[in-house]
Amino acid sequence: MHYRHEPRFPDNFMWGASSAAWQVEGATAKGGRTPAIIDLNSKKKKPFADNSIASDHYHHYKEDVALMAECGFSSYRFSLSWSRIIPNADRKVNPEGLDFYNNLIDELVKNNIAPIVTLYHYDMPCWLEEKYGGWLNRGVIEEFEYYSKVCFEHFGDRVKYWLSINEQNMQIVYGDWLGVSKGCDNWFEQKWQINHIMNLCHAKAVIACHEMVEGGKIGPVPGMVPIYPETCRPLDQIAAMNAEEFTEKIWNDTYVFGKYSNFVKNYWKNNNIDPKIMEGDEELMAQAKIDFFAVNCYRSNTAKDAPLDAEPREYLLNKDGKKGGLQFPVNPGEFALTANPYVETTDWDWEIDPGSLRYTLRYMWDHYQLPMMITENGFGMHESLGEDGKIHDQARIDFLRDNIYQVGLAIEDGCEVWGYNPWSFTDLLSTGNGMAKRYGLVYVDVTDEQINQAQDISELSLKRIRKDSFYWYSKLIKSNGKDWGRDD
Ligand code: BGP
Repeated sequence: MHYRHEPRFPDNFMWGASSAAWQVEGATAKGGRTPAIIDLNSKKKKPFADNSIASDHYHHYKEDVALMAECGFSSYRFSLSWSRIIPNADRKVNPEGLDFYNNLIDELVKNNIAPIVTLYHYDMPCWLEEKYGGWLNRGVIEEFEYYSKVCFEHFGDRVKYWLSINEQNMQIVYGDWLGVSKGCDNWFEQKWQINHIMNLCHAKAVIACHEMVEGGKIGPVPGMVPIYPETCRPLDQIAAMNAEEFTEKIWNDTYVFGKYSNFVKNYWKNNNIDPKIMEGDEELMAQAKIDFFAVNCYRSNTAKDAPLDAEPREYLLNKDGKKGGLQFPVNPGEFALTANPYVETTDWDWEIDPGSLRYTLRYMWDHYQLPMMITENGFGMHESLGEDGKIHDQARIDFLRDNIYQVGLAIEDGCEVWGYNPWSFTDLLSTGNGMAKRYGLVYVDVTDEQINQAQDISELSLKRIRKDSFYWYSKLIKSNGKDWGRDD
């Protein structure tokens, strides 16, 4: 549809931004927190900084919330660090961990900013891994349920929007990159066992949220990368559907319908994969009715047919921000991904495709008829302070403007969308490139090099500096999506 009018956003639309504990908090050894597997994983990514300091949000949270309020936020999406709340296998709840999150939540509420809280964003505690060997052990399910209940009990009076597991699909698709493959010796089969365990964790959290949080709503957070067929050749269309299944649809169908689809069941059968589903598991999954989808979406992919005799090729992400480093995968018999000549790409070879956000919202609405909120979308770039001490991030403004416009169009198309929370508010660590890949509306004055060299945190400035995109976003959201800041 083309419209003759500008898109309109609902009056109570939630405008904010997004983060995750391990990427923003720092203070990994403070306040009783114990290590998480992702800490160790992030240490392997030198020369990029690990997460011991990050944006030091742990010590700057008041200032950060004040900036959110100044910007005009009505929501903020962040995650809780499991090992800050439950630091050891004895399951004792850490009062200092609770204090930190209680203070943060109080500060948000005081400023009329609705907290949207993710229970799990890639940071399995090391104690859990030591006790059970990682995600592959069903013991994790009960621990996750216990942890979720602790969170609902302590924060559920003020937090009404809950997210279960961040990008479960991406954790399974990218395994090692996000640290979930620990303890596996046959990833091909075991990833489906881990996936099943994660589905049960998600289900337990959904059920507990509905039991414990008055008026609470909970949903999963799929990482959506919509897939276009390379051509109108019918085989390419089927390849695009296969890619969609293997990267996102299998997960979304399971969350909504509470059971595995014929597509994935046949795939397991044909490949002798035993996902280790036990009696009662699917009943539990069916009981867990989600209220909404939290949608992460940054880009799109393009797929083409890959015959059985095609040469297999691994998916290699661009890990340093030098254009051209990404390698598209070829999965014989399933699909191959390929470049899209119609879109530009970022320095990390991510497609710049605002329309993909509208496509995703339309796709999700058509398939599932559930409300959605955007919990990630954004533009990662190399950035450093200019001579004037400022950040003129016009490319990010263009990206956000074009993407938010598409959200508006999706709303005009009839999709129910509750809010938009781009990644990220302040600069924070990227999953693989530390501070070298920045997303924030607010610059954090620190580099990977400085973090790596500092003997003590007091040597670092960590000053918050509003970027041009902060001012632009502020105007847009204060006008509820009317002031696009265009020159015309
Ligand atoms: C999402 C993750 C976030 C975030 C973002 C950007 O998939 O949920 O944690 O990091 O991607 O990715 P990156 O940091 O790799 O640029």
